[in-house]
Amino acid sequence: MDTTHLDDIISRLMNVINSFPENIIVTKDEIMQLCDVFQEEVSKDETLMELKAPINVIGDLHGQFTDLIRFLKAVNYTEEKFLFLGDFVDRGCHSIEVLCLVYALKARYPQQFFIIRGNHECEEINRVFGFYDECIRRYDESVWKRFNATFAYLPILALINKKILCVHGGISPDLKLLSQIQTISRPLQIPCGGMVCDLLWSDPGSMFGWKPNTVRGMSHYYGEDVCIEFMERNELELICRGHEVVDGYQFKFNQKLVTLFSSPVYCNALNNSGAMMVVADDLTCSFVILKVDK
Ligand SMILES: [Mn+2]
Repeated sequence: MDTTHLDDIISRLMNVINSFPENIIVTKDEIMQLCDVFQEEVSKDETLMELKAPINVIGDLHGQFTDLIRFLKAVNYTEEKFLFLGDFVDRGCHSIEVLCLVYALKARYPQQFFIIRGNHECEEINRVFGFYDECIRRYDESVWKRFNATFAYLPILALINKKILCVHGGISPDLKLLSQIQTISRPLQIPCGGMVCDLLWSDPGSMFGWKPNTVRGMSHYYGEDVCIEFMERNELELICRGHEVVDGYQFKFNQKLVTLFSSPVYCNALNNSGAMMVVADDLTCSFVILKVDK
């Protein structure tokens, strides 16, 4: 798939707002080719990516494709750098377009677009929460299977200027030093417990120490004390994560941790805004907020 073809797919998707809902914007053959070129590019990134600011960080999108377009158009997307925190699929009804656009941008601008894996980038989860049904309804099972095969190659963590750690869920009692991540090779299946599971599934809690995450039935809650201890040990200034619905963004733990959520009016049921975090050269963080008027 050459640059001209990628540009054509990107432009079709970026101009899609008026032609939704059910038109096929990208053919099945193009999806298969996109997955090939995307997988080849994303495999070159480390499991813990070292990135440099300035960069824009986008949280959970959950199939809300037009919101992705609005974030990209809020800045000069062909010139700037982006990091996505995962959870592209499920819940919303345009997971396929979200993936096609993110994959095409990564393939076209590999040094500008970076992606980490969310807990929904996992076959057992996205079979149940909407992505499978969307693939079957609009294409077929082979599309769902091909996308899921690419998920195994997604990196798990990103570190901006060695100071801002980005991850989908949070930290793990099994992760002491970030250098441990070097032992994780990809392709990778997400286990039901242990370090990789925690990175994708854990949530910050209001207790001290660690506590089983009974709401999700997976992984842990981490308290402020263990989080700060981990950050000091690894010389971090901020942890940026997604995974939870908040009104755009929410700081916790004395401003040391921020949750970012990028699906405004989530599932057409909530009245939340969506946010993209803009990290400047000097690591100052600001936010682009999407608010849908009701
Ligand atoms: Mn999540």
